[in-house]
Amino acid sequence: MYQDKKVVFSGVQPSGVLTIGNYLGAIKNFAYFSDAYHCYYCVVDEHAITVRQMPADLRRRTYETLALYIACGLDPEKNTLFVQSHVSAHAELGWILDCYTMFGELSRMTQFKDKSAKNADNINAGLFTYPTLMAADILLYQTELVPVGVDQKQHLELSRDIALRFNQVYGDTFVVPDGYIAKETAKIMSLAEPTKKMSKSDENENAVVRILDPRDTIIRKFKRAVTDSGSEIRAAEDKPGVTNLISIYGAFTGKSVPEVEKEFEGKGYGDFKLAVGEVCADALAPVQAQFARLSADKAYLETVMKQGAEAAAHDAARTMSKVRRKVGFIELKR
Ligand code: ATP
Ligand code: LTN
Repeated sequence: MYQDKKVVFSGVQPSGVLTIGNYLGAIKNFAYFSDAYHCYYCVVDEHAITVRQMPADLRRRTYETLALYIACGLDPEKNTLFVQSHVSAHAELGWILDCYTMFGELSRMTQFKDKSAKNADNINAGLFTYPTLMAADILLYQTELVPVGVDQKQHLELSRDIALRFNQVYGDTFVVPDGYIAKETAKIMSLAEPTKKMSKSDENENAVVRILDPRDTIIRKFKRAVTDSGSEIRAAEDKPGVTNLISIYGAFTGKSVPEVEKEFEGKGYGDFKLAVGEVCADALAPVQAQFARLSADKAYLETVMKQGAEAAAHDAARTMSKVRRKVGFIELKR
């Protein structure tokens, strides 16, 4: 743990090919913190198995997600990049925190309700206790700030409650974390159903733009994006499709909503959708080129994983030792 710097932690599940929702809502923001904070960015494979995964796919996507972290600008020399299952303290603290998390609290989690509805044949205990493992991820490193999309807000609040509860019983043990949710890109919506979050595990390919989609696919998907009645390019509550496209265009160009509205005044949906597709494809091109280089070098990715896991395990051990002592476990001297 670096006492001189505050800690940032975040994670992405290797549960599918990442979307521009994951990029704009989370990963793109991760690099902002690399200089001023000590950053841990984790590929949370243990979270991913709460939904059934094909083992070979999970392995491939774990490499892929790590390569995307680096391709999106996270330098492994400046950030601790690692895979969750390589640091056993996550599962270990997860169990301990399960015993300080209430059934009622977990029952209220909307992600659990949504995923239970989607996976009715596999409502497993891991899906239920998912937020406690997430709290363990965060609390292990004495994290101050957690950059995430708004869908994770409820989980973050639960992490804070668990930390406060534990601290109240045993005295100061965990830093109580805060979320960092970028306002404009907190929730990128599905292109097919703009009232729903864009999600990497969506089965409708037209609903999601993936970071690795080829240029013509990106442009085609935006062309097909569902828009609203009327023809004005204006952000409004009753225009969720256009509002979403304005957010995406703004995020890729750095322009504000009024600036985007002004730029497209008098233009039609067709022109606008093409422009969104083009700025998105342009912005992702360098990420894709870097990804292609990295994914061809598995040995390099494994070196990054190994170094990251060693550093993370070392830092996590300090919190674990404190927690074990506080709850009353016997620590044997080595
Ligand atoms: P899944 O479909 O498997 O549940 P997901 O696409 O929701 O996956 P996660 O791995 O759960 O992705 O999320 C990784 C990060 O990306 C989180 O910080 C999450 O808040 C953020 N994120 C995911 N989807 C969006 C979105 N549509 N808009 C903004 N941020 C998002
Ligand atoms: N639950 C998150 C992924 C995640 C995470 C974390 C995010 C797992 N552990 C710790 C931030 C901090 C999700 O996006 N579904």
